[in-house]
Amino acid sequence: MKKIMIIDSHTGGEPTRVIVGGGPDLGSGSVTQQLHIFKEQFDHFRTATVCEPRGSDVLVGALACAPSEPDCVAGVIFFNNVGYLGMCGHGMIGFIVTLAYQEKINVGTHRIETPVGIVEAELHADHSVTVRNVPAYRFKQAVSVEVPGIGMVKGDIAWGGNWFFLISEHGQDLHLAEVDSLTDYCWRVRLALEANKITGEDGALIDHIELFAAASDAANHSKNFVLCPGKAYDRSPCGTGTSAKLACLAADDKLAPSQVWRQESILGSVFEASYQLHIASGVDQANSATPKILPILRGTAFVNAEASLLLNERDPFVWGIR
Ligand code: PYC
Repeated sequence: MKKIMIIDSHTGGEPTRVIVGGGPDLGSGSVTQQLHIFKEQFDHFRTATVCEPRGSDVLVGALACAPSEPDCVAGVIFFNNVGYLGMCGHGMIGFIVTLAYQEKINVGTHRIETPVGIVEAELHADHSVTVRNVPAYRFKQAVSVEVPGIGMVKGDIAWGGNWFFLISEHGQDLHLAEVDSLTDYCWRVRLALEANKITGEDGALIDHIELFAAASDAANHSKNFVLCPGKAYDRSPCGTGTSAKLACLAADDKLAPSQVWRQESILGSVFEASYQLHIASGVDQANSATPKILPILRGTAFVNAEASLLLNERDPFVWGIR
């Protein structure tokens, strides 16, 4: 019987399951190299921990791994029911709160190595977390796509640690009771983008669709609905999605550096966000036509379970329902 030790938390309603023991040996390379080994040789650990019958489509997994960067306290690889995530904002907040629960970190700023770069996270005394995400940017503005069953849909393509298609004009009602029709709308858009070869930079798949509407609470600036790659919706305001939104607001001159943007999720949970301008290195600047920003997100997570997953080789679904 194999055992995998996990700690579960949720950030604004969106769950994160951190594998804290019993995970695969991914060697001592960079987190990007470790992700490659995880994908190629140990994908069954992903499906065993986040897919049914132990997990669900909503769950985001986080494998705690050794960092290769000497000034990082930890490395992390995020994944879900269908694959791997470059970065995950709600997951990073959950990961930091989990490290604090394990007494591995104290209040203060910590550097975490991810496959898409180093992320700085500050654990505050009230156990909220501020994440300074990887650079975000708008790749394309007002891209039109003909969506079967819907018609022409227009949106921006932006990177916030994952690729997003951001839509403000959609005619949808952003309320929990409408989750099925919101999911259907976003899934149709996602398939249409793929069918029309509309991608992120370098042909990258756009696997997150994000809708915006007026916030329910006057204290917030906007409400979103985010459909994740495995067709589950994000219960939190989505950290990488909020980062992509900040990049679009900055590109449109609608939000100044350090100005606060309160992004509400479909549940009503909130990330408080702002950005700073990204000062690109010479090479980066030469390769990039679009100015980048450094998104800053603050949210709260709560640890809600600590358990061992038991893997019995005689169980036909030992590695999850794939
Ligand atoms: O918070 O970045 C995020 C995220 C991505 C997918 C689910 N949550």
